[in-house]
Amino acid sequence: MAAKPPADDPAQDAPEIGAPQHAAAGLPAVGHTLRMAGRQMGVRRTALTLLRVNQPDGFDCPGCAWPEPAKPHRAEFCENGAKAVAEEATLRRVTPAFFAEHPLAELAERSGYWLGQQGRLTEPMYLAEGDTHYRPIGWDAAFDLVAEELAALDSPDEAVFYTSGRTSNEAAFLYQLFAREFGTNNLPDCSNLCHESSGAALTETLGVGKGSVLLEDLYRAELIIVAGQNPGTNHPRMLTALERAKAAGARIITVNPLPEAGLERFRNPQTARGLVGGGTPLTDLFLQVRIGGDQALFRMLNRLVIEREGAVDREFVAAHTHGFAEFEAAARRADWAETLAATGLTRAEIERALEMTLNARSVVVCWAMGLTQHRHAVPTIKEVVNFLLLRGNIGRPGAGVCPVRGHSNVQGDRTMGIVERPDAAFLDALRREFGFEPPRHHGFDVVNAIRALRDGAARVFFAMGGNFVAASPDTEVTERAMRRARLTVHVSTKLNRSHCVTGARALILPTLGRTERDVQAGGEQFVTVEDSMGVVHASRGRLRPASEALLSEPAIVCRLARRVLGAGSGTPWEEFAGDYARIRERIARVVPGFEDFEARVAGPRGFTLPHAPRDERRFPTATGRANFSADEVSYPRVPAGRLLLQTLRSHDQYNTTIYGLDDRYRGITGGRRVVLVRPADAAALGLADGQLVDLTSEWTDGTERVAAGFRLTHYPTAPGCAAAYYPETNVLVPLDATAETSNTPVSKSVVIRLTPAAGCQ
Ligand SMILES: Nc1nc2c(c(=O)[nH]1)N[C@H]1C(S)=C(S)[C@@H](COP(=O)(O)OP(=O)(O)OC[C@H]3O[C@@H](n4cnc5c(=O)[nH]c(N)nc54)[C@H](O)[C@@H]3O)O[C@H]1N2
Ligand SMILES: Nc1nc2c(c(=O)[nH]1)N[C@H]1C(S)=C(S)[C@@H](COP(=O)(O)OP(=O)(O)OC[C@H]3O[C@@H](n4cnc5c(=O)[nH]c(N)nc54)[C@H](O)[C@@H]3O)O[C@H]1N2
Ligand SMILES: [Mo]
Repeated sequence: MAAKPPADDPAQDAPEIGAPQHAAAGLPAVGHTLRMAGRQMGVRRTALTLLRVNQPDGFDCPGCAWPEPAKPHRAEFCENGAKAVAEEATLRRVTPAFFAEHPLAELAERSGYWLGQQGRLTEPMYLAEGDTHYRPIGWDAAFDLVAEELAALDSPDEAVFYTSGRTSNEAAFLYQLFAREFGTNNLPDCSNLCHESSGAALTETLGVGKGSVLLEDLYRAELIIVAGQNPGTNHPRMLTALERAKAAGARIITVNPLPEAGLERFRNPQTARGLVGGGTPLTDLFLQVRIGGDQALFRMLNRLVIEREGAVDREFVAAHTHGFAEFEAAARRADWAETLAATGLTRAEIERALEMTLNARSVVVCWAMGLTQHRHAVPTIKEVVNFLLLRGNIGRPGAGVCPVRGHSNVQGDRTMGIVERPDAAFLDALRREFGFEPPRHHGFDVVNAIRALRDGAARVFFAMGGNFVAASPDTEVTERAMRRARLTVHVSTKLNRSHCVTGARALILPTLGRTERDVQAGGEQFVTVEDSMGVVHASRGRLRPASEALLSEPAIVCRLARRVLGAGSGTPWEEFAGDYARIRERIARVVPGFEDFEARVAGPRGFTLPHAPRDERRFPTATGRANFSADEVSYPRVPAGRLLLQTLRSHDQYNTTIYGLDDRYRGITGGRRVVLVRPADAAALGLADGQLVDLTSEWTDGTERVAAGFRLTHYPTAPGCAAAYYPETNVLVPLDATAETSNTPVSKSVVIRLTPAAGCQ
C-alpha cells in the first residue's frame, strides 16, 4: 500500500456517512453536474461543450455505451456523462515542467484521484532506464524507441497491445491491423475484465455475442428485469428509457444485493416534473439476491415456468432451439432448499417474479458487471438465455437480451477486430484486403498478458488508452509484472497509475480526446463508434485540442506502423492517417455489416448493424439453432466468519478515474476507503459501525491478500455480502480467480475476513 499521501492529496479513509437516498437525479444532480464541470472547464466552455454531447452534429459522450434515442433531448447527457466530458475538456494541463517538478518516485505515491486532477497530458514524455524523471521526447524519437524495442524481441508474441474501450472504430481497426501485420494476436482489451462472460455465453447460445434489443424494444417490453447493474450511476440515461417503458405499462424487477437509489425512483432532470417532483417509482419487485445467487434464481424460475401448464412457447422451442430435453430434465431437478440458500430470497418472492414473468408477453433482461464477474458468470448468463428462450423472448419486438456495455466504444472495438482469439473468417478477410498472412494462433487476454509479463514471456507492453495497472486484478502481482517489462507505452489523455508503474523504459504518448477537433492532411475528420445496441454513428469533436503537440489515435498508429513495419507493409498508412474515410472504405470491405459505411454513417443517427437472432430469428451457432444449456447450478460458498465482497463503482468515478470523493446516492461523502456491511453481519463479527478495519482475502491456494484501513459502514446489503470500491480493492482479487470460459477476474465475489485495523490509527 502507498505511504500516507502528501497534504495536497486528500486522505480517503475518513468519509462522512449519511443515509442512503431512494431516488436518483433531479435538481441536486443538475447543480452537482454544473459545479463539477465548471471547476474543470469554466462556465462558458461548460455550456458550449455539454450542448454538443450526443447530438447529431456533436460528439459521442465518452461516458457509457447507452444508445441515444432517435430524437435526442437538447440536453442528451447525464450527470455522469458531464463529468466524463469535464474530465477530458478540463483546462488544467500536465506539461513537461510538471514532470520536471515531480520525480517518478513521488508520482508513484500519489492517489489515482490526485493524478487525474492534474489535467490533460500535453507532450510525449520518456522515462529512460534508471532515470528519476520523465523527460520530453519528440514524436519521431518516441516511435524510433518503440521500433527498437519491438525489433529486439525474439518473437512478435513477446509484445502485448492492450486497448481500453474509448478508442474509435477507425483507430481500433488500424491498431489491430498493425498488431497482426507485426505478427501477433496479443490484443487484450478491457472487455476481458468486463463483458467477456456475456460475449462467451451469448455466442454459444444465440450465435452472436451482443445484445439483441434496440431502444424501441425496451419501450415495448412488458417486463424488464435489471440484474446486477446500477444504472443510476453507470448508465443514467437508461433511467429515462425505463421511465418511458413504465409509462407504457412495463413492470420492472430489480435483482441486486444492494438497494440502488436509481432503480428505486427516478427524477428525470430533463422534465419539469422530474426536476422538482417526486419522480417515477421504477422497481415493482426488488429481489435482494445474495452475491452470485443469480444462476440459482433463474434456474428455479425456469423450473416453475416449465411446470406451469401452457407457459412454455412450444412452437418457438420446436422451431428454433436445440437441447430442450436435457435442459428440461436439469431444470426439473432445481431444488427449493438450494435455491433459497443460494439466493437468500423467500419462496414467495420468487413466485411473485414467476407471476410477473407469466403475465408479460414480452420480456427483456438487462445486466452488467453484477452477472459477468463471477466464477460461474458464463453459466449464469446462459441460464438467463434459457429463461428467455422458454417463452420465445428472443427475436421479437419488446423482448431479448440486453447486456449493457461499459465503455462508450468497447463493443465497436471488438467489432473492429480487437480480440485475442479472432475467428478465421475475419483473418481471411484481412488477408484478402491487405495481402499479408495474419497470425492464426490465439493471443493473450488480460489475465494471460499479466502472467506472460510476470514470467518474462512478454517484454513490451503497449496500451491504447485505459489504466491497465489499476484496472487489473491482484494489484501487487500486476505491478511487479509490469515492472519486468523492457518497455511500457501508454497512449493517454490523462495521467494515471499506469504511467507510474513502468518497465525499464517508458513512454507516455498524449492523444486527442472525443471532444476535440481532429484535423489531418485531408481536412477535418470525424470518427465512428458503436453503442451497446449495435448502432454505429459518427462523433465529431469541436474543441481546440488540449495542446498543439497531440496526435490523434489513428495518426499515432499510422506513424508507429510505418516506422515499425517499414517497406515490409503494403498498407497505405500515410493515406489512412490523412483521411479517415480511407480507413472506413477498408472496414466496409472487411467487417460484415459495414457495407456502404461512409454513406450510411453520414445520416444523423447512423445505422444499425445486423443481428441475425434479433432480425430473423436465425441463430448462427454450432447447431444452427438457439442452444438451451444444462449447466450445473453453483454459487459461492462462504466459510463461517467470512463475507463475500463485491468491488464496485461509486457515483464519482469512471472506472479508475476518480472525479470526486462522494457516492451521493449511497450517502457517503469525502472518502472512498469504506466497506459496506449489513449491521447484523458486523455485529456477529464483533465490529462496530465506523470502525477502521483491514480486509483480507482468502484464496483457495492458501494465499492471503490485504487491503488495510477501511471504514466499516452499516449498509442494507444482502446477508453475508459486503461491498467496497474498485480500484482500491483490486489488490484483493487473485490473478487466478477468474470466470470459467471467459477468464474474467471474479471482481464481484471475493471471500474476505474483516479484522480491526492493524495500523496505528
Ligand atoms: N459514471 C460511470 N459510468 C460508468 C462507469 C463508471 O465507472 N462510472 N463504468 C463503465 C463501465 S466500463 C462499465 S462495465 C459499466 C458498469 O456498470 P455496473 O455493472 O452497473 O457497475 P458496478 O458498479 O460494477 O455495479 C455492479 C452492480 O451489480 C450489483 N451486483 C454485484 N454482485 C451481484 C450479484 O452477484 N448479483 C446481482 N444480481 N447483482 C450484483 C452491485 O450491487 C451493483 O449494483 O458502467 C460504465 N459506466
Ligand atoms: N475490482 C474491479 N476491477 C475492475 C472492475 C470492477 O468492477 N472491479 N471493472 C472492470 C471493467 S468493467 C473495466 S471496463 C476495466 C476498465 O479498465 P480501463 O479501460 O483500462 O480503465 P479506465 O479507468 O477506463 O481508463 C482510464 C484512462 O484512460 C485514458 N483515456 C481516457 N480517454 C481516452 C481516450 O479517448 N484515448 C486514450 N488513448 N486514452 C484515454 C486516460 O488516460 C485515463 O486515465 O476495469 C475493470 N476492473
Ligand atoms: Mo467495463
